[in-house]
Amino acid sequence: MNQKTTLVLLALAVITIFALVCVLLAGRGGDGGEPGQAPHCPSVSPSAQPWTHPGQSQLFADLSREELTAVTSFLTQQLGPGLVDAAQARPSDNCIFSVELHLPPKAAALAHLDRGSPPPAREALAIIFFGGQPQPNVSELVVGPLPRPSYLRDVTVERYGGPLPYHRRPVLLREYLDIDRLIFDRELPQAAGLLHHCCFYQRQGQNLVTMTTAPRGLQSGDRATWFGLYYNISGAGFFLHPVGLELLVDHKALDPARWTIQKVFFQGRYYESLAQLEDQFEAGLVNVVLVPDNGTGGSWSLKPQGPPGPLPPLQFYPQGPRFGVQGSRVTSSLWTFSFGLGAFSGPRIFDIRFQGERLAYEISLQEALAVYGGNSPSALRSRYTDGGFGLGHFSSTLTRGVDCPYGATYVDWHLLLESHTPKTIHDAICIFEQNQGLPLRRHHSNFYSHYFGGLAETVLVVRSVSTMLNYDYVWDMVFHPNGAIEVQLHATGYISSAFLFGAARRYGNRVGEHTLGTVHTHSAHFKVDLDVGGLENWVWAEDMTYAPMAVPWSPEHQVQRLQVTRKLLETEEQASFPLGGTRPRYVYLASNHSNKWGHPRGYGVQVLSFAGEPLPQNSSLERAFSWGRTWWPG
Ligand SMILES: [Cu+2]
Repeated sequence: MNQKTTLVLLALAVITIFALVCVLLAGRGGDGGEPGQAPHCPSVSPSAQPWTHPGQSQLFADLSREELTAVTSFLTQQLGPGLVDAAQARPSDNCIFSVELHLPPKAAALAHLDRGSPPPAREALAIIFFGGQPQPNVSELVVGPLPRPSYLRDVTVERYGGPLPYHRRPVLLREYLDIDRLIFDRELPQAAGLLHHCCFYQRQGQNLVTMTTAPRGLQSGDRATWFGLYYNISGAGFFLHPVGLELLVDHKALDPARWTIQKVFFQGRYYESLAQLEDQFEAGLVNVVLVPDNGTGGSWSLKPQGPPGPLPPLQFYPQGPRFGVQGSRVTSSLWTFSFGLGAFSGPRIFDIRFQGERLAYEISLQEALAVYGGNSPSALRSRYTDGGFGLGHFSSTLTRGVDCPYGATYVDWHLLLESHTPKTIHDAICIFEQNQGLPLRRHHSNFYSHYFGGLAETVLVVRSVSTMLNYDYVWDMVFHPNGAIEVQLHATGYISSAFLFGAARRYGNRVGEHTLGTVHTHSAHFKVDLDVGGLENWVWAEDMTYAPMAVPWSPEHQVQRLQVTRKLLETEEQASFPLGGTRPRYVYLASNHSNKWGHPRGYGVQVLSFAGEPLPQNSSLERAFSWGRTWWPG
């Protein structure tokens, strides 16, 4: 045995011994985990710990798989045998669309957290599609108490002022599959000659895929969607390969056999049907652009274009992580908070405390909006409110070392959507601390005395990613060591695109031979419920202004003197500012406590964004996201 082998074996032995020590240490404690549960070694990348103290508050924890199952079983029992699994449900069926945590009322939650009252009942919110009722509708039911439900309460009327019309329901995966069947089996064969000519059409269009758009119509009550057709490029974004065919499918009827194609768009012109398009093509009346199918070798592919270079810099914890994750609660030396994911509304944090003092009750994403323009029907009226698709629903597994630092703590998330059985998105949320690479503060003195003082800035981050078809939103909640909390949105993934023709350049940029990257905006709506120094807060606006004055020691000269302006904003109207408009440089939420110099203790609100108004107010859709008109602290 040569020396090298010995060393390797020794190293292996040391690792084995270390692993054993970990197992022994983990197994020795009274609450060292249930039998069969893998022990956690601190030297390995940290992982979230399950709840260990039964008394610990889990008011804001998303539902576990067991709780989701208990709610579906209870609903199946209560709603009768007519309930169909949403994965198979037709529009005329009754099905459970979703189940998620029903957030506790704030007053009851605070009574528990701050005054030791018993915790409010843990409840679930279920959305049910009643397609099989004489008046098809969507209902919202609160189910509780968990983990063993015994009651349900219909909250639809209380929340929406009346029953929810059935046409407002989101499209189920099953409905998309049935629409695809209509397009590929019944409709496309009617234009086989043209499609063969332009787009390498194979039997039943196996080389093509459809892409949905929203909203689904021009007025309330419509359920008609423009679907674009794209080359089915496996392993790379098909979104960049439109063939120029778009179909308006009316899928409002409860019987899919009665769905129809209302309009056809092909490479710049509109037709009544695919049969009419084919007739005109055969008569030589259609100017067909042949769209090459470019395979997967393009620059838009995610495959590496060259050999990997040297490894990039990495983040690591020299002495292990400085924060802990127990269930949904994160604790560091400065911060404590609970985190979760709303199935529709996305990432959220609650009961956020800095050095033990609550700064905010809730900071949560509510909605993400993307508005497009273009000269093809699907592009020109696309307005996606992603909350309806589900910002939590479409969370994706985070990849270590790419989506989050390798050593981050990764947490699974459980959901029940469009199915009778819960699903788990592994590693859906990550928590990590990182060095910002900038000093939080520093000073180097060279005058009179010589000294240096400085502090590296490290931040604690909670991250999740929502993949909304072609684009990916990276959501960060960032906790700074000076008490600042930041929410950040980074958009990545693929752009959406349309077939390039005519005055396309007015609506975006050309990104391919026949592809227009369409003009669009992204806006996100956050709820920020700050409770600085208690529940009562006031909004102050501070700014700076110049006022002219005669120079006191030389009155014949004038000086523009800088001074502070302070204004209490007394109404919500006063405290709301149009997006993109002017606003005071400093707006802060003040408590009725003052610091020792008499200044109200407060928390500044800063909006760092160039998002303008999402839609003009005279648009018929604008009321759906009226949050985009103004922002207001409070
Ligand atoms: Cu974008």
